[in-house]
Parts: sequence; C-alpha cells; structure tokens
Amino acid sequence: MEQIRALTIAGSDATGGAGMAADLKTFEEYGLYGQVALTTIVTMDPNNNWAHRVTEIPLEIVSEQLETILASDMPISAMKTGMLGTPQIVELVSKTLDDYAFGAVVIDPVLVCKGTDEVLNPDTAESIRTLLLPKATVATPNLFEAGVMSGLGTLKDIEDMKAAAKKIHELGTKAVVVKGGKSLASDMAIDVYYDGESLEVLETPKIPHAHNHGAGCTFAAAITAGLARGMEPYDAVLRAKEFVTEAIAKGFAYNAFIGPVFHGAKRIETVGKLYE
Ligand code: PXL
Repeated sequence: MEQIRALTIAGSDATGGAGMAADLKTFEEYGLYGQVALTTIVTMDPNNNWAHRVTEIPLEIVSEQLETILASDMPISAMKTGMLGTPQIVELVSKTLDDYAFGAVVIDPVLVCKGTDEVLNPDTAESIRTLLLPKATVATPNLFEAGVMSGLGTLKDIEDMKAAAKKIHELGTKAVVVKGGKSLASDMAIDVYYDGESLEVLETPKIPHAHNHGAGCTFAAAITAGLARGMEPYDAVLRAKEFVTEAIAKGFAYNAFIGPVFHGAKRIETVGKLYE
C-alpha cells in the first residue's frame, strides 16, 4: 500500500482532545501516515479551575524535528499548523514553507485555548497574519481568530464572517473557512467558505451538548487530510464538516471542566465497532 504522508506543526494538549493529538488521530482516521513537529505543551491545572499553562519547545528542537521529518524522499501531501507559540517558531515555519514543496498547506491560526479569550502572544498573531496566511491553501480561523486576522474585531453574524473571509483571502490565502462553531449565537453550527469565487455558508444543526473540546483542531486536521488525499479544497471542507460533526456528536464528559470530541466517531459509525 502506498503511504500518504501528512504533517502537523502544533502543540500538545495533555487532555488528548485538541492540538497535535487531534491532528494525528484525525490523520489516522483518513488512512494517512501522520507526523508531528511539536511546538508547545499545554497542561491544565485541576486545582486552579483548569487554568491553562503553555510551555514552548525551544526553537532548535522544533527545527531538529522538522529536519528529521523532511529528511525523506517521500512527499508530504499536506501539512497543517496549529498552536505555534512564538514569532520565532512562526518564522521557522514560514521558511520551511518557502524551502519545501508541501502538496497543500493548512494554516489554523490558533491564538487562544478554549475557555480563555486572551491572545496567547500578540506578536505571534501578527507574524501568522503576515508570514503564514499568504502561503495557505486553506486557512481555518475560528470566529475570534478571524476577527483578529481580518482586523475587523468582534464578529457577530454571518455577514461579519463573510467580510472577514474576504479580508483574509486578500492576504493571499487561497481558500478561507471561518469556523463559527459554538461561539456564534445560533441554533446552527455555521461556517463560511470563500475562495475568491465561491462564497458558501455551511450549516448543520448545533449538537446540544458542550463536549466539543478539540472541534476546531479536528475540523482543520480533517481538511488537511482531505487535501492530502487529493480532494479539492471545497470538497475537503464538506467532508471535514461531516467528520467533525460526528466527532462532536460522540463528545464526552472527561471531567468537570472539559469534554473532548471523539475523533474515531465517523469510522465507528461507518464500519462498526472493532472493540466492545
Ligand atoms: O483548540 C486550540 C488548541 C490548539 N492547540 C493546543 C491546545 C488547544 C486548546 O486547548 O491545547 C495544543
């Protein structure tokens, strides 16, 4: 069997729902050989209201991981970025995108963790905007990130999401998906897709529980995986929306603070249970 490689440059979420855990699990579900260059480690404090702690991996170690990963003649059919941590890591990723011909590039401009609304590092946000978004095949900001990346601030409705998608497209991104997710006040889970020609509003009924930790990363990873398998961006987005909707539907209470999505949900729905 021919292996199709996909790469994520992302942080680790110790709960296993978001970040590179979400990416690798999703790549696996799409039958890909997934690899990760780790940039940050996120842990949560159970004794302090689940406060997030973010530890950055030293730049040289991120660089060494990329060196290892790229030292192969096998193509990398698609790559994605997640939480990058510092402007220096963003610059390293930007240079890697210049030097290496990835089949497709998905930029998920992660600025915050769920439950926090402060930008992790404003300089990182600016470097993602100027260095990475112009190189993206698909960019996947959530509502908050789309407001920051477009410069439009707080986005409240579908019209705002469309305006932000257009602004981000102007930066050079080929296609943009603004993920409305749980943040948009609506009974529907709404995403806006724009690629310079098609402007599409994707809607599915919102699943009425709060176990959606990792949904954004999983959606972006599924888009990356679809691109790695040769899908056109819009088709990859539609397939990914189905994948993440199933994953949210099978989300579960991990503890009193958090409920992750279940990345294997669509397979189990499709091919049945391997283990009981
Ligand atoms: O969901 C955003 C996100 C991305 N990457 C990592 C995270 C989180 C949120 O917790 O921990 C590593």
